[in-house]
Amino acid sequence: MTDMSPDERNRRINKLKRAFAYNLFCRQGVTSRSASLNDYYLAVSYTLRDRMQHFFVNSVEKLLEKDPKIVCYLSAEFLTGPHLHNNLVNLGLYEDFAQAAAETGLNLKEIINHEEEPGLGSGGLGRLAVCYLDSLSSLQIPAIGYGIRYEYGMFNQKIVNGWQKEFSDRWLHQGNPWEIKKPVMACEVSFGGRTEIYHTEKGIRRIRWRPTRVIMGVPYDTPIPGYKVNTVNYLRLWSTESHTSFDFSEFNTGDYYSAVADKLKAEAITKILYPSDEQIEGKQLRLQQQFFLVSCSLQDMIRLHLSRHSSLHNFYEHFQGQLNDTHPAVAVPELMRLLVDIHLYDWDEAWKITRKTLCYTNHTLLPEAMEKWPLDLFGSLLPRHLEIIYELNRCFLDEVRIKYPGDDGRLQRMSVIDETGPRYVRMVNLACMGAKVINGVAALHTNLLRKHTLADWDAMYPGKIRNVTNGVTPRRWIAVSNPRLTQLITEAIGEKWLTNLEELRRLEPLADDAAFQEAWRKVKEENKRDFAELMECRDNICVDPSVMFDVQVKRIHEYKRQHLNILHIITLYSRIKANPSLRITPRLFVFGGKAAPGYFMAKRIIKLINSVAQVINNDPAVRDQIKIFFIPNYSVKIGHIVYPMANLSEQISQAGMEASGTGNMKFSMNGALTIGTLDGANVEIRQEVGQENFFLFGLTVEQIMELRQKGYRPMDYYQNNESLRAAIELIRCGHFSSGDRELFKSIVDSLLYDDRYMLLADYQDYIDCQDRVSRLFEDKKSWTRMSILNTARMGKFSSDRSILEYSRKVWDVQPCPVELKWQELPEDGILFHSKDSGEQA
Ligand code: 26Q
Repeated sequence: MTDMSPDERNRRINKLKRAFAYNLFCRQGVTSRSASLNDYYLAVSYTLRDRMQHFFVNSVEKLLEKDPKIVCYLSAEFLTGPHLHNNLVNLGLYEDFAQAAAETGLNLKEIINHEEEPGLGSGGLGRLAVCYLDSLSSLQIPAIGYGIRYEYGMFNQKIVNGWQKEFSDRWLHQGNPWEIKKPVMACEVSFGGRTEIYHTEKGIRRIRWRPTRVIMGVPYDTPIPGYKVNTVNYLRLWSTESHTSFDFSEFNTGDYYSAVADKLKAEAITKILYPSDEQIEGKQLRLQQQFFLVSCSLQDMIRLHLSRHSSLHNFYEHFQGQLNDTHPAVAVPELMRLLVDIHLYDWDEAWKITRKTLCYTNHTLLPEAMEKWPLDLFGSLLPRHLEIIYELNRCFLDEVRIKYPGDDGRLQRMSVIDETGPRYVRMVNLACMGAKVINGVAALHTNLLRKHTLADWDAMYPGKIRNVTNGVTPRRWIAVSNPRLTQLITEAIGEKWLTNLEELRRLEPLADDAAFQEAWRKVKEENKRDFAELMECRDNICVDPSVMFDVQVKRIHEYKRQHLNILHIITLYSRIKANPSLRITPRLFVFGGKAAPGYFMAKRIIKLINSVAQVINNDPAVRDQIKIFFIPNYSVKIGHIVYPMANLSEQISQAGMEASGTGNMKFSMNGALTIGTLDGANVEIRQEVGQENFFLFGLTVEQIMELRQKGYRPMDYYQNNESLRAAIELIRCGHFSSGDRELFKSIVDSLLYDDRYMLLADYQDYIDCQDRVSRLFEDKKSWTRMSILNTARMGKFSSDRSILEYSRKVWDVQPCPVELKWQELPEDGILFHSKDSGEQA
């Protein structure tokens, strides 16, 4: 904050208090006598948004004046998490608001806590998009996030009798103070129908799309303020509305009832987020969503460009589209269509522009997660786009043929159309063909893309596949979620680390300092106590905050191997049962995460975790040493509590399966030690923190490939390992299911007879490693030293570093600073410009 006289500060606080009251009265229509907590939350949020608008308008004006290149991040998911606290921190207004709230008789923390988060994403990919928006704004790089305003976000999870139950997420029902609807920016989006050939007056042959449906996309903008800078970018989310001025008679019978039906059909498109984190077979609505997002966003970008330039030939110099996975890959044919059919560019020029405009990030290696759409479905929804894809593919395969004569296998693999069985459009190939740069999200992942998944593309276009290791924003993941640690670090090394995370290195000399160690431990203990209180309050589970908090929070998936964690827990349980006087290092095991509603095994794994918890938590012989807690409804908001309290972070996916992981970074930044495999970004985390500060176990990618080649036989491990056999036997015989041997048969059978993710091969190494973890935890000094060094060496994993890399290696964009200093914010948050002079009135 600026140095400010007490008088001045008082005036600011009073202004804020008046603004709360004004918003309460004028926007909510209540007074303090009748206001609910939600009314207060909205009034406080509107007060902040009004102040943000000032920066926002400033940023937009700067864009108009300087005309820099703008990054457009296209993503089907944006998992923002709650806004209020984050915006207060980024704008440097937390203290002011806390004081103004207190003087109004309000508790700011309670108000912050009231916010329901928009769950417009299902996991890592959606959260990454928002960390990147935070960094883009903080680095003052002009950017727009383009996404979908799902009316129902990720489902809410309840655990009923140990099973996951899904409930709809009505995140908008209490009002959303952050978004502003922009009806004047609405776009039309078409679906279905057929194409026809026509000739222009000059006799040029062109194609016209005759769709059967046209709907409207209306944008809602949410400001994204950077950290203590004047740049405010925005997230533009599209919502469908039916076309009001449309002549229905042309396509329908023209009657009123079908018009109403059309309205409902249109609204259905942005109704709900698909909760799966994998490709789902042939869901037409999902493809409609993807096209809707892409078409609105590209039209918006073109409109913005043409408001400042007379032609689109230099479009790519001003707009950089980034495809967050293949979900928006239909941008390739859509940009071609807009350029060729609507703006009348010739094909080759349009292709040149398209390939310079779009870049593509891959987030997976799992073959079954690669997106593909049945050809018939695609063609019936987007007939013109299918034609364009055919033509692009034809030209492209000619190039492949010239470069690799006679190599039919290669042609078949690289074709956008999969013709090996029923025909599909392969979105990965479409994205690779249309992208300027393709990137992976961690060093290992990118290398595997180059060597295996995208090897043909790497051979054909050397250098096109690049690596940008993921990062997360330290503003949300340390400053907002862990204020105690933030204060301790800032007291030790100043506050620069929040914008230059490499500064954390300056903590290294303190790693052995007794007083600093003590303070470090205290922060963790207090965070753990907060969590323990929450557990007691919610579920009546008592935990001693001095035990090790061992945490695995992420989507539930077989490849992430939550059940390997469970096998370890059962092994500890068996040891105590076999030897009742045994004293182990006590732990609280915390799990959290959602299973895709249709993913049978993932749902069983949740049931297994809860069933084991039920038995262990109620067994007096072990519950003082082992406790298990499944946090229902894991979310960004719960992440704020979980990362700061963890001692141990479980990153135990099979090597080669997790593209990067980002939770691993959040834990480590907050001083947790990691037990993990050489997978995704773990490899780089270990490199940074030092191998002596990381608990490594498990097979490497190479060893896995070799083992698979030789023929992997899980039964061999089972038969040769007594404690493994005992653990699996306890599950099999119904020990955790009241004698029911059927309940977990599917899990046991999949482990014994298939074990695709090789849990049994990694079991013993994992157990041995966990034993080392336990021993080390007893040595407080060493543990604390390692914890401090983990935080100190996490500089690389700031999303600021990732965004700077994208800017240089992928986008070729520069910061565009907005000069007005953030401290100069007028007290009422509003700048008036007189029309002619542009001066502040
Ligand atoms: C696709 C088609 C139809 C329906 C749903 C989907 C779909 C939706 C979401 C497919 C995938 C996702 C999400 C993927 C995801 O979150 N991937 C994670 O991305 C992170 C950020 O790069 C990585 O850190 C994780 O390793 C990766 O799993």
